[in-house]
Amino acid sequence: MTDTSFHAEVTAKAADSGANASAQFRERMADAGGRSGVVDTARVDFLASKVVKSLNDIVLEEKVSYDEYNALKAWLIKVGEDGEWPLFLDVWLEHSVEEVASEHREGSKGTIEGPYYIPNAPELPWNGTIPMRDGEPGTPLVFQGQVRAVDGRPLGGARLEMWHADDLGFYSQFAPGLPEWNLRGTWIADDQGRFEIHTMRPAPYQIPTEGACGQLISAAGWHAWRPAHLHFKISAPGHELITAQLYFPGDPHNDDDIASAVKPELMLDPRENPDADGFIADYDFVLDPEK
Ligand code: MBD
Ligand code: FE
Repeated sequence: MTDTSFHAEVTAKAADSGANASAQFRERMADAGGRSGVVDTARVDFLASKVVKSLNDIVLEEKVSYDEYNALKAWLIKVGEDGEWPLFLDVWLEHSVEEVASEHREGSKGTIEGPYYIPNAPELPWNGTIPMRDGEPGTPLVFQGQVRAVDGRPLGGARLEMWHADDLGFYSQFAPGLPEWNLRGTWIADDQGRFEIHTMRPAPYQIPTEGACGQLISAAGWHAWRPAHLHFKISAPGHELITAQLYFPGDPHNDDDIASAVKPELMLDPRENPDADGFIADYDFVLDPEK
């Protein structure tokens, strides 16, 4: 493959991911039967008034010009056209929503879901290999541990959903040309809550830079990087579901994740696998009882 065709492929994939993320989100809200995303009038009045006032305060305090106002208007239009509201919100706002939502929890820390989750990934046994291509690029990783309750009881049969990007930073179902469930799976823990997941170690990840979010990043002189990460949802009957991500020590972007989603508790400690190529990482998840 020449450099040009590689770049064209990368650009095409990135342009698709915004539209797909918007469509995916709409589908999941529809599946929730309108139970999710409905807020009562008094709360909308309170919050929307506060948002509008904050924006007006910024304009007055910072003496925002018509050029700046029009640049903002053009950019907001483009965010919608590029389908990048899920990306924008999940990168720059979701971390605070997650902080509020998990304040009361005593078990493992979680973090943001991000725009690229798909429910119902193929079910695998407790020690299954993630769906991947023949010759999937990357370094093999065995990710293993146990799911427990806050009182220490192992949660046999717990469900672990895991998804991550490939070595080039693409998520299946958001970039074309990847098998439907590539690097996405659902593991059912054994009767002791144990799991042993076989996958590839993810690479550092750049959010799509071709659309409105990329335009903002370059206009502001920011960077587009997230540290390499694995995404999870862990659940068991009678317990609160945890949405999490795990990270790797030494990644250059652990301290300046564009999505502000890294926490010290979410750091893995991988070691070389003595029996095979690649790494092993151990991590246990502790779930709170359902409220
Ligand atoms: C990602 O892969 C991601 O995890 C987040 C939070 C935002 C954009 C892309
Ligand atoms: Fe991600």
